[in-house]
Amino acid sequence: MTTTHAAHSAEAPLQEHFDATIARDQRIEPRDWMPDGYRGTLVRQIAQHAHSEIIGMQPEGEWISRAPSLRRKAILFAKVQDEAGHGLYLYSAAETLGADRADLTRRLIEGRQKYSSIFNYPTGSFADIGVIGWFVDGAAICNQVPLCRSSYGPYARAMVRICKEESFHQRQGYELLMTMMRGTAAQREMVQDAVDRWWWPSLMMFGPPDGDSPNSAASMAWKIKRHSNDELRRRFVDMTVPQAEKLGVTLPDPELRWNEERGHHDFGTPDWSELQRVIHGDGPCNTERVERRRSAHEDGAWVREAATAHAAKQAARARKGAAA
Ligand code: BYC
Repeated sequence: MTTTHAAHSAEAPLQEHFDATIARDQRIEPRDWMPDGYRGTLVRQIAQHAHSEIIGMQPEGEWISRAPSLRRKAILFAKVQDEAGHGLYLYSAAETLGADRADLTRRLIEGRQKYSSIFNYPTGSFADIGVIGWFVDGAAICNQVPLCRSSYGPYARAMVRICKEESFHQRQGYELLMTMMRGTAAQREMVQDAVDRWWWPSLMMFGPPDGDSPNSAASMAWKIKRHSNDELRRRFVDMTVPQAEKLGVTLPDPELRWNEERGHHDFGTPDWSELQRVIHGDGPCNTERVERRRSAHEDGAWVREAATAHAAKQAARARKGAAA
């Protein structure tokens, strides 16, 4: 008991300094003392975010070989490659908190850590590629632009570059859909069908409603999250409705309408039981996504072994050189 008390009183000035840094809207850096809860929450969120980027390569990656032109193939290639890069910056940010990347990957492939629900839905047509860019990257922008002001320095800085690339991703999706909408009736139908399938899952990306979001209170007090799940969801709807009108598609929500008094759109309630099912492994593609990630990781074992052996050889050579 005495030790705990001593430890607590030794931590009090550190806690005070941490609280004051957060209150002044300054950044916490890896060298700074931070409460265990803050560190744990960041590792949880950053790891889930990194896993989402890496798993998120799959639904679109499936279409690289089937893209209808060289231009579309090059765009999709670049986008999927960006997502790999985002995953890598984010794993690096998690490492600054003491997490081990190999351990995080293990947790993902053993189903012990989450990734975004949205990547557990199938991509049935090329219009899905456009809608993912428009909705999924649009939602990512709404969610991630405020994360550029997150209180943890390495996470906030990683977000700046990620958001720039997400803007390109969103634009390419919208431009693809515009092109399809100017095409044949069958192409317009493909776009509307993709919009119908992706709208509600995209709203679910923002997480459960505020009343059922156990992590929000602490994350917002620590200024990791700057806005609540519902607030960001509302922003996404307000941003997307005029874009849908311009495109000429109908968003599949009979309750969607402008509320003059509130200055925002009213909209229907997503099926929260579906979100819980998908988060907990029971979405249309959960098994397939994790299995594919596991086999890619296993197939890459020889690359990791070769890189480790090469690094050991280089280090031995450097030691020998230094000793000579
Ligand atoms: N899917 O208390 P809550 C991308 C979990 S990748 C799965 O509200 P929090 C892209 C939540 O983790 C975009 N799980 O949590 C990539 C928590 O579980 P635990 C990914 C979800 O953290 C490739 C529990 O439910 N974006 O853009 O305060 C191609 C309770 O939730 C989901 C990010 O990762 C979900 N939808 O808020 C294209 C952004 N929602 O950990 C595009 C960073 C909730 O307690 N993350 N859960 O077991 C965040 O902003 C926040 O973590 C969330 C959730 C808003 C997602």
